[in-house]
Amino acid sequence: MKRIVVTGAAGDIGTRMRKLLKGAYPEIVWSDVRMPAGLAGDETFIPADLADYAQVEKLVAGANGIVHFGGFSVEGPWETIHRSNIVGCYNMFEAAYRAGVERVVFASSNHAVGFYPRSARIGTAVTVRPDSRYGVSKAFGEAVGALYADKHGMRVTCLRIGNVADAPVDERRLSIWLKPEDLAQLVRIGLDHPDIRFEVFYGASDNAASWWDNSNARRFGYRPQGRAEDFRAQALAAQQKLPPDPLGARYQGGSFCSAEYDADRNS
Ligand code: 15L
Repeated sequence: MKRIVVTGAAGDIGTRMRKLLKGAYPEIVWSDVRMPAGLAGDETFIPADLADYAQVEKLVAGANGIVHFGGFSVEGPWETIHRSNIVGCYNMFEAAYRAGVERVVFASSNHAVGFYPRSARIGTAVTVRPDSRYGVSKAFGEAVGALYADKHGMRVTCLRIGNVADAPVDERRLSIWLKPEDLAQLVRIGLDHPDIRFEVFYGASDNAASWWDNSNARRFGYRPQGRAEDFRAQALAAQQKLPPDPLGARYQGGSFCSAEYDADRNS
């Protein structure tokens, strides 16, 4: 992988990855609609609005691999999700295919499967159960990735990312925390591993309270270093300060599930 394009460079994950992937590939092009803060003199940045196909086409020309963190990263109005995560994601895959890009690592999310109960342990082969319009857009991205892999031979890795942070910030995050260094490891597996065709990995560290069977990632050599349990006391103390959310607490997606919830409206 000589030239890598990374979208979403100005976001929280993009900002962390700019440090952690530095020097990992001969050429990394960072992109976003807005200029990232603190761009170093030796970092290459190309602005692009992913909803504009012509801009995406220019961005990906000559790339060997794309890491797609770009898009809207939480729940939002349909117009926003549609523009950023449906049109933007499709443009990225289509332009990548037309430019002959060999690999894409797509930042999916735990919210593609957020309506599985916390009592369930799920692998990567389960039916998607999105908990939000945002979750639907991530399931869409995984489906588009599968199409370009199966039909056009692109090597695609979808990372169902939990929560990237320095440490788990509440009880739910004890199950889904992803240490930034572990995310960098997953990205590099997606970009480099010779046997990737179409793979779904959970973006989670080595969390004792995990709801996910991440053996597929381990099969590709993933060896997470983060252990959420090391932060249990502080995560539970932070949880005490949050308002109660009994419905959210039943499901893996937490407050993404309880927001706008009215499934019992006809009963
Ligand atoms: C996500 O997918 C979001 O991008 C992030 O902001 C968090 O909300 C995370 O999920 C989470 O579930 O904690």
